Amino acid sequence: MKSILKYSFIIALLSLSNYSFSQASPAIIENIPYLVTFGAESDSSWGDDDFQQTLFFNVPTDNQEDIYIRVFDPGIGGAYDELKGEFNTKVLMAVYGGIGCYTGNEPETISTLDVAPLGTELASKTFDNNLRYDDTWYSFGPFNTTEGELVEKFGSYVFKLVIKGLSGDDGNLYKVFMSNSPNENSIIQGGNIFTFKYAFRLSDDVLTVGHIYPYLDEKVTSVRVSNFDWDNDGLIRIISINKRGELCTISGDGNWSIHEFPIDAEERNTSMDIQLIKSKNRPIKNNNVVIFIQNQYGESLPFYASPIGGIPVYVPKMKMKSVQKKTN
Ligand SMILES: [Ca+2]
Ligand SMILES: [Ca+2]
Ligand SMILES: [Ca+2]
Repeated sequence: MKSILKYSFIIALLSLSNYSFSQASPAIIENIPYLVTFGAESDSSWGDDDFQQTLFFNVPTDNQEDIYIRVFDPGIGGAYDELKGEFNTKVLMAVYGGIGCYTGNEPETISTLDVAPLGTELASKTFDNNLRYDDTWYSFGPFNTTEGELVEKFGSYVFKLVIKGLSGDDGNLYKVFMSNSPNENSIIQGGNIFTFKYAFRLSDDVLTVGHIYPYLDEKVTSVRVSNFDWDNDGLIRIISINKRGELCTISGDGNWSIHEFPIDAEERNTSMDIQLIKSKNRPIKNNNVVIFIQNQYGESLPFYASPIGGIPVYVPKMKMKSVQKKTN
């Protein structure tokens, strides 16, 4: 029991220390270089199944600071972005708050992310190959905390950023940060970013392991991990308090692969670590992929930039030895 207490304490500390890194998507601890959204006329086999992405932002109810949602390299051209022919892609980015902003997507199914975004649009901008938005940050805001949607079960207000490829066939690579400043990345204390479906670029470095941290709530008895356009690039490995590295089936070029894993009672109310491990023998450059995870009801599980309860670590089950009493 002592070791379990010690373990819980370490997890709690990890959880606290991660808070300071939780305002970026991708987060530093995810080891993912960029998010990606392609134009609506793209071939999905380039790695984006639906040409849109939705991120949610938790802001504590007692936050007094202005909120800015900052996007790095929102333009499609110049550095970082994925070119096909010429850069001719337009991508809409819109921030939502108000009633329905989050709860309109409950129960959290993937299909609800595909319909017109609910809530109140607070700001929007369409980006193209204008070099003004290349290799630099663009800030949406300021927003007041109460412009988000109050979600009682989180004890927070929630904002939403919807990124939609309107036209063209190039890939927009970008990063997002929730800040209290329009000019720099400065964290909102206690904030966190989460999503239900992630479209992103894997690192080109075969030694870099990417991570996604879905949260397993108290009702999860199994999860279905869906991955798209993995291009048979290495392994997807599942770590949890009870899983030491179970392998997930992986997708090839432009198709989905789905793998179901049972979840034990001990794993509920913890996060899972989905490790994205590149092939060392057959290095694949510019690999864009999409991942989402559903529970046994088909509801999508949130991935938090800062894993709830800390980064999960496999804990071997202790073998209880029966102690025989000596008989003299
Ligand atoms: Ca193009
Ligand atoms: Ca870009
Ligand atoms: Ca791919």
